[in-house]
Amino acid sequence: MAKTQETLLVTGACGQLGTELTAALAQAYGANRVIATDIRQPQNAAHTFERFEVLDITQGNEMAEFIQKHGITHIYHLAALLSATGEQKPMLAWQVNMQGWLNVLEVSREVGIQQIYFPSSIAAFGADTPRENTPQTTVMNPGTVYGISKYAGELWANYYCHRYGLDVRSLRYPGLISYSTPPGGGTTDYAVDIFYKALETGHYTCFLDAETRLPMMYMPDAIKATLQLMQADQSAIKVRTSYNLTAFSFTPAEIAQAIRQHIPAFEIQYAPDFRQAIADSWPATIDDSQARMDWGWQPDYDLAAMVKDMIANLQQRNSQIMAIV
Ligand code: AKB
Repeated sequence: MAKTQETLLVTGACGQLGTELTAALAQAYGANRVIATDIRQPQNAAHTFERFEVLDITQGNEMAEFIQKHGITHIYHLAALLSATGEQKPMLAWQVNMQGWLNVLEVSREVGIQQIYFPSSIAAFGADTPRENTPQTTVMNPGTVYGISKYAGELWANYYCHRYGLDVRSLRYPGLISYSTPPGGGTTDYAVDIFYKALETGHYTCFLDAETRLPMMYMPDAIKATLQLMQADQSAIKVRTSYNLTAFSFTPAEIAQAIRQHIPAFEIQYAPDFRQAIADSWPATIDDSQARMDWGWQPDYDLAAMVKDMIANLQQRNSQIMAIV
């Protein structure tokens, strides 16, 4: 359990993962022990942070002052540009994803941060990687700027752990599906957008083709995995680059069919764009047996359970909005 002197910093707290991870950390460690930060002020009603500050992670000196001023002991470094945005703004993606991460690692070494979390992604793999049951250790060769920054970030995590003894831990998330805060700029975003369109219009035009299979996970499982990894005993953590992690894989056609179990008239069309090539370079299914073996990873949600819960929560939110209007 949390020690009272722990103070946690979350960067990128207003993002899809940050919103829910910050809430879970506040629940686990106490809301007054968690400082949520992002590049701009929160815009979404789901952001009910007890403590929030604007922080630009690309400014190393600013970050170092912030960490010292607030007596930060643990960092969850979530701020990053995702795959699709990264392809549109490659230099900005590199600056934010790589320089931001190096700033975190350097200040952590200097001030002796106790524990650091770094999210990696299936994007760290590339077209030369085996697509089915992708192993923990294999050919990487990522083809996107986002993927290159995540793979390089994993190697830096491993380096700072072995060279300086920093307790850095990481997961290679698959596509994350959630209803609190929409994702922004990713290739797996279609698997969230589809729910909004199914409920609003009964129709969705997908930017990936019908048979593109990708690994995915419902947000409660992603949060559970992250807390479980970070709370595991040091001796259990055998991988210091990043752990493979998955819950299930599906295609756009399969998730559409699962949505039809609840909304029978739902229709989907396909108009693949530049994101198709990104998806085609990623694994279809992931072997996460190392995470299961080392720290007991086990997901709770399959595709059907996730779809049911997503629709129930979005319908509930829509009826609350209607009641207010
Ligand atoms: C993206 O699509 O860019 C992200 C990811 C798989 O890391 N959701």
